[in-house]
Order: sequence, then structure tokens, then C-alpha cells
Amino acid sequence: MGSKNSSCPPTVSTSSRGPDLKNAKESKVAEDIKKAIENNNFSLAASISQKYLEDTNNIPLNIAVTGQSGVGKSTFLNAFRGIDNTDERAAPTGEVETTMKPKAYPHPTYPNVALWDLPGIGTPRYPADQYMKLVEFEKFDFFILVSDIRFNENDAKLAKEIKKMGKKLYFVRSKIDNSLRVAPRSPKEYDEEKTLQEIREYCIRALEGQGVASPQVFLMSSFDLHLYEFRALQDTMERELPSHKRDVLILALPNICKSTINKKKEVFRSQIWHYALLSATVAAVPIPGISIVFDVGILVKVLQDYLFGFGLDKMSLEKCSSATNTPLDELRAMLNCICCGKDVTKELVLLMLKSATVALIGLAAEEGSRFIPFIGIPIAAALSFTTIYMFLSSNLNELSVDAENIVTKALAIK
Ligand SMILES: Nc1nc2c(ncn2[C@@H]2O[C@H](COP(=O)(O)OP(=O)(O)O)[C@@H](O)[C@H]2O)c(=O)[nH]1
Ligand SMILES: [Mg+2]
Repeated sequence: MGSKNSSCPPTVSTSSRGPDLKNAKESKVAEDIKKAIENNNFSLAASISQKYLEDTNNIPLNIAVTGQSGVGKSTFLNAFRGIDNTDERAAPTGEVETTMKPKAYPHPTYPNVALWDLPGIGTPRYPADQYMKLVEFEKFDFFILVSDIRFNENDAKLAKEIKKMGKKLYFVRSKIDNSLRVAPRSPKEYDEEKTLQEIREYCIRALEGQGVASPQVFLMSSFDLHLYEFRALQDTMERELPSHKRDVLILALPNICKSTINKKKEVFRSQIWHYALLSATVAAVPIPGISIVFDVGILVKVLQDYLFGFGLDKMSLEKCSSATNTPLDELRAMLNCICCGKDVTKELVLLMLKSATVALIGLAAEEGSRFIPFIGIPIAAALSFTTIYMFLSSNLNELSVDAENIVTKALAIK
């Protein structure tokens, strides 16, 4: 083989994943799998991988969104989930909240992640001193407290209650697009950065003045999450979440910039070797025309996950097509991976594999020698494993580039 394709990871050693791989659970799982394989017990190895994937992909993440009525909570939690206010799964917006109870809105792709629309504080039904108990605060990983003008006394009371319970809290100053539009300006003097800084300081002073220490305030517009400080909020949430929940959050984030796509890619990448192991061992069967044995159903699932995670599924592309006024076919023509915007079927995966296997198997035979000492699987299974590993890796790379192109296209018209 000629030069090694940089899209193909050279090893299944888990060292490429950075700090996450220091995670004790991951190391223990890798160690257990290695032992099972050394004992020739592939079904045990695969079942450890399967359980690991099920556990990590089902970790619950509950985000509470609270604040007074009308401040933009429902709009924010729809935007976070990548859902239009008109979508049937959307939280209703522009309503007067009267008898509202906490309501979970699951993420459309990751149902283990839910954003909760909470009632405003200080109503007769939700008095400040009982609020946390009434909303069952324990189940929330963190709170986002929204205000559209200034954080008032009720907000400050709630903030103190949330902190008292030891929960993480972020303040969001919503509707920044409105504030910038009405900010007094003469063309010469207008300075958006300065206006934003003033708004931020105003919010911080209001909260500090009511006894909230060192509040973190993020300015944003739910109509344009890619502008202002949603990304800073994302980074802060990621940093402050316990490590086992971080990947769950990353996958659920809206695809608003290249850095989110890249983070998702790394999360997906860290799971590839488990899927390759599953596909190449337990239910692996020979497939006519393809010289490796594997379970195609697993590859269908993984590619589907990539499409949904990156917003390259049919529905997301249709949304992008109408938002950018670009015919769907033209949009598809921009994309490299043939599965974009399609239902991933076994037939499609076989087609993709057939057109890739000659190159992949050649590479796998060469690269495989590096895997075998690590996991000690027999040559045939090792070849399947390595080929599948490379097939998924190269598709993941291609899809992440496609996703970046779509994000760039979508943002260009905003
Ligand atoms: N300009 C602007 N309007 C917003 C924004 N977020 C919400 N709104 C509007 O504010 C109103 C109240 O929003 P909603 O989400 O229902 O607030 P909630 O009562 O806190 O859930 C609606 O008319 C929204 O369209 C925003 O970021 N920018
Ligand atoms: Mg609402």
C-alpha cells in the first residue's frame, strides 16, 4: 500500500481519545475485552462492548430551563433541540403560562436527553421557598435561568435556592437580537461589542445587587444560536459536567458550528472499535461478493446514528434546503458520502462496502498486524474487525466534512 490514508486510524489502542480515555470505566472495559479475547471468548468480548455501548448511550441528561413567563424559555429549548417552533414536537411558545407544570421535552435523536420547561417562580402555585421541592430538583443535571430584560428579585431568589441545593446554574439573557435592534445608534458610534458588554454588565450588577455571587451570564438569541454566546454556554456546560455525561451533551448539541461537528466526530470515533468488534464477531456471517464476515445490521445502525448526529438525515437536509433556498439535489451534490439524506438500508451499506472493500481490505491486511498483538484475535476475525473499523472511520471522516459543508452553507444565508 502507498501512503497511509490519514482518515484511517492506525490502531485500536484507545489512546487517541484524549482525557476521556483516562476515564476509569473505559480502561476497565478495554482491559476486560482484551482478557476475554486472549481466552478466545469472543462472545464475552462482544457482550462487554455491547453493554458498554448501551450504558454510555443511555446515560440520562436532564436540563432544566426556568425563568418568568414570556422570557423565551420554550423558544430556547426548541432551538437547543434543533426544532422549529412550528414542529409538532416543539414546546408551545408565546403562551401565557398559568397552570404550567414542569414538562420534559426529549431530544428528537437522543431520548435520554431531555430539556425541561419549568414554570416561573413566585406564582401562587410555585412560591419561591417551595419551588425546588415542587419541581423535583434532584433529577436535573443543571439549571438554565432565562431573562429577557433584567434578572429581577424572583430570579435572584430562585438562583439562591438552586445554588443552595448544590446544583449548577447558568444565566441566559435572551432576545439579544431585539436588544441590539433597539439599541440607540448613530452609524458612526455604533459598537455592537460595547452594547453587548453593557448588557452583560447590567445583568451581572442586577444579580450581584440581589446577593447572587459571581453569576455567569450568557447573551443569546434563540433565533440565531450561532451568534453571541451560546457557544460559550456550550463549552462551559461541557467543562463543568461530570465526564461520563459530557459525551451525551456533545451529541445532543445543535450543529451550529464546525467545532461542535468535530467534537461529535470524536465521540463517535471513540465508539468505533466496539462496533467493529460487535460486527466482526458474534453475528458475523459471510456475505456474497465481500471477502470478510460481519454483521451488516450493526453498520446500518452506526451510519444512521452518524447521519442523525450530524444533521445529514433526510429531514435535516430538507430543512436546510428550504432554509437556504437550495434544491435538495443540489445540496446532495455538494456532499461526498452517498448515504447522506437517505434511509440507510442493508443494501446501501453493502453497496458502500463493496465499493470500498478492495482498498480497505488491502489496508486492513497491512494495518491488521498492528491490531493483532493488541487484541490477539485470529487472522480472519482480525481482518473483518480491521476492515469494518476502517470502513466506519473513513465514513465518519467523510460525513463530518459533509456536515461542516452543510453548516457553512446554512450559516452563509443568516
Ligand atoms: N426576538 C426574539 N424573540 C424571542 C426570542 N426567544 C423568544 N422570543 C419570543 O418571545 C415570546 C415568548 O417566548 P416563549 O418561548 O414562549 O417564552 P416562555 O413563556 O418563557 O416559554 C415569543 O413570541 C417568542 O417568539 C429571541 O431570542 N429573540
Ligand atoms: Mg413557555
